[in-house]
Amino acid sequence: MSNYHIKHLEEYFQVYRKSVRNPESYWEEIAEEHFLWHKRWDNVLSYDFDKPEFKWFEGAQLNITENCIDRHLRTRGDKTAILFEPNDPKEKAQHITYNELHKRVAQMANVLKAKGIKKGDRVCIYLPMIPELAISLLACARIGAIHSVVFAGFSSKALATRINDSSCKMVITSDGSYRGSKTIDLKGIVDEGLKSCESIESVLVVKRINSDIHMEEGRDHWLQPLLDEAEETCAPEIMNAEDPLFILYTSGSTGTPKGMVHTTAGYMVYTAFTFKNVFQYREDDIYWCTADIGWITGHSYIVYGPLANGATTVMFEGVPSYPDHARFWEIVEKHKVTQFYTAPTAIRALGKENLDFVEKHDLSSLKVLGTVGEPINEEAWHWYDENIGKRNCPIVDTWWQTETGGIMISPIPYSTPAIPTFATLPLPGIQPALMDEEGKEIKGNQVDGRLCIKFPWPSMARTIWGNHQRYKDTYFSAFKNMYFTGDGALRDSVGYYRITGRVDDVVIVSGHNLGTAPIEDAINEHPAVAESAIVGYPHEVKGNALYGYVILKETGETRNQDNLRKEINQMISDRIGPIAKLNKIQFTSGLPKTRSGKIMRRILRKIASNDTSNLGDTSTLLNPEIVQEIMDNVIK
Ligand code: 6R9
Repeated sequence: MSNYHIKHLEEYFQVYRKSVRNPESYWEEIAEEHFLWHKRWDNVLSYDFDKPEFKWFEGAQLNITENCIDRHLRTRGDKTAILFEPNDPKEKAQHITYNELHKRVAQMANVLKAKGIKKGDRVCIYLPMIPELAISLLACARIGAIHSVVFAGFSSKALATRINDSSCKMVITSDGSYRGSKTIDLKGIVDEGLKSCESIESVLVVKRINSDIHMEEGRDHWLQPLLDEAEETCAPEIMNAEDPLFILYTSGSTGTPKGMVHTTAGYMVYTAFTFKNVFQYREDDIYWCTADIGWITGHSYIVYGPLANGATTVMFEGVPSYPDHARFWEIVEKHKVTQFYTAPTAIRALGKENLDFVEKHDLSSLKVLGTVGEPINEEAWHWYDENIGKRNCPIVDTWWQTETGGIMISPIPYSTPAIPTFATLPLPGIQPALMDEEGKEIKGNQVDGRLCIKFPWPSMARTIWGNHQRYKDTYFSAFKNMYFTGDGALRDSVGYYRITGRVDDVVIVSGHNLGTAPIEDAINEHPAVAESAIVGYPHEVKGNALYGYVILKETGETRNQDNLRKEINQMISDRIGPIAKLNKIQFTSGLPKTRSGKIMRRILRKIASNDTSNLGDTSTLLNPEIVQEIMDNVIK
């Protein structure tokens, strides 16, 4: 895969024009040259925005793990595929070669088969960032099972909801996990969750922290003894291009999480292509993405994209602050990392620490820096550029989503001049459009609107598991013949895009998408709570933090407000996970409502953000007097 690099801006424009003039032939050429197919496609693309239905490389047959592993064995068998860096710096790093990965994936795949997992079955993976996590994804893909990774910071309730939504047959987990100086009882969380899951037939348990855990007779099995018995080869299941590869849940603005379904061929082609170009990946590079594989960034740019290119991909189990705030930079020096991809929230957190943590490490191996997950503010961008890149590494601010499967708008290093806070230009084949509220496309530059994509691309999610109508309603109904992203964006005078944030009720906290509705649902279950409204407000480190307005029931009981705040956050932790806890909770006697009973979140957002100069017209509210009360008692 050597000749699909884009090297100059001129070349970018040429390639881009070609890619949008004839997307089918553009992607066909890439698919033809760089991958292993058992059968060629009959048709590159067919689509219908009304149904909506999108099919890429229909008729083709392949297995993604042959593309990510087997075909590298001849030339790169002894090369490190996964470089595992444990939580504790005193524990040795593991270099898993392509040969070894091939064997371990086959053994794992054989264990899955022995436990009755077949093509099309759903397997839930709830693991910390240890090699078995990546191996589990690949083992599912090897036999055509659909993986559904649930981030191992989610609570037992959140885990159960996701298992039940796609009726998974198996869970792969571990006894526990390390997180800095703490351990987390993962198996305990799984046991609790499985009390309400009927579809689970077996649980495979990786031994990681050697804790004493409960093993349910007949259901739970230690993984290692099964692997020891398993055959070291496993023939790949031959998949159709549009067979589902995985489900990954993302928060919606209302109701239950959405199980985004990604399929095989298009996802493979697009993640491999974007990995190579956005990170300007070269054969001997050591690439490190700090995301968790529980999020799409980890799926596409720790596992599939890098391995499809035969790269060495670093997997880090720990946190940036343990044993101290130099941990990231120590790892960069230790493994001579060449591409480093992280989130603005991590950059902001580390930027607040003493510069000595950075300066005592040699970061000269770095070539390209990346960010993802939320808008990066100017200050953080410059800190990253000056102190980590030493003004010598292009920064790629990559905009994309769980739904898009791969990076959509991003600079290409050494060809697109970067400007802080701008994701810059669309990648080849991606056709963004800005739309006004009436549904008309806003042409020209120096404009802003709702960000849509007006032509299909290979790695778009194909449906929401079990709910195609919701897929249509959420993404294809706001604007005709367009995919609606849920983000707002502006296009500057040269055509660069800057993402301005969500236009719906999703708040991005430390790079994690959180729907406010499920958090409100969780709080409202507290016996003392009558009603609540959650909004995001700008936060120095997290980007956004959550602010809760809570109306208490009139029980006559006088309760200690600080205790109530703790109880409310504990409920959120239990039902969703600690990432969704509220930074500030204000008790109030009412919430501003429209006459149709809708909470006016716009006003609550402004008050929480200390931006009350222009609250807009409040006279149409049902209860305008409440606004002053809320302002008087705001928590600073
Ligand atoms: C990959 C990922 C998607 C939402 C997206 C947008 C925000 C992601 C961004 C960005 C500004 C960037 N987002 N990257 N905003 N600049 N470079 O994060 O997927 O977890 O589904 O989140 O994240 O709001 O709509 P996901």
